[in-house]
Amino acid sequence: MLKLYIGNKNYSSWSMRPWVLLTQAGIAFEEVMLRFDAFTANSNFKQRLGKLSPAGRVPVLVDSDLNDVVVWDTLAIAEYVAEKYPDRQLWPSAPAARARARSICAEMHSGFQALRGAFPMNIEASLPDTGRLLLRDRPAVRQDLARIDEMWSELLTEHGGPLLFGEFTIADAYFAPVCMRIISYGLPVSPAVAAYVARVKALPGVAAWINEALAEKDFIDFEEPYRLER
Ligand SMILES: N[C@@H](CCC(=O)N[C@@H](CS)C(=O)NCC(=O)O)C(=O)O
Repeated sequence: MLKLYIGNKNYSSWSMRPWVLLTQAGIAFEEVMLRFDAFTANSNFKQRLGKLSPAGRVPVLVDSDLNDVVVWDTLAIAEYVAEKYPDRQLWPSAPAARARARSICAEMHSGFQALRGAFPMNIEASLPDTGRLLLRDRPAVRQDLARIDEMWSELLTEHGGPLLFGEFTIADAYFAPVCMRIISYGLPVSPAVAAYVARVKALPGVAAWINEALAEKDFIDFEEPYRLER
């Protein structure tokens, strides 16, 4: 049985990826939510996580079928799940498409710092003015958004949609938090990309995460650079 440790659903973009992946693929798992009380060493979050993973970050996956093996870091979790459930075809089956999917997930994993820094995931918030101002003032953020638009447009054309590689894959789970940011900050994207964002939002696994994020009603001030309250 898989156990997935995650953070607050409204804010934790990294947690969202494996949760959506498992849920959308219909893979059973138990969820343990570690609230973001703080990221200091003595916080409840770090104390509980420290017993589990040396990296001290969520998400973390524990597999009791394999002697409670602990897997941390989103890309490692995605690969682990894909390997454990080959029948779910979580990566595209064609080698070239699979290589491309891995490349864009790795690109997301290590890149888009400007976009991520400017627009932290905040599913409940609606901050289009912040979106407009930061895009106006920060060329690196505009560049990241342009790269996303280009990447998704190419893949949607190449594979004919509805998702990046046709059917749902790890790549869509990987970019689901970017879709959330595009919505929350009202970021301008091309019509094909806007339609993809709407389709991702409507995926049952994503819709379930959004509903639970909205139900949290937990205002974490250090995750809120642009608001004093909800
Ligand atoms: N590279 C890691 C990043 C994980 C990460 O940064 N998680 C955040 C929550 S979304 C966290 O646990 N932050 C705690 C901290 O920064 O101390 C992954 O892919 O899982």
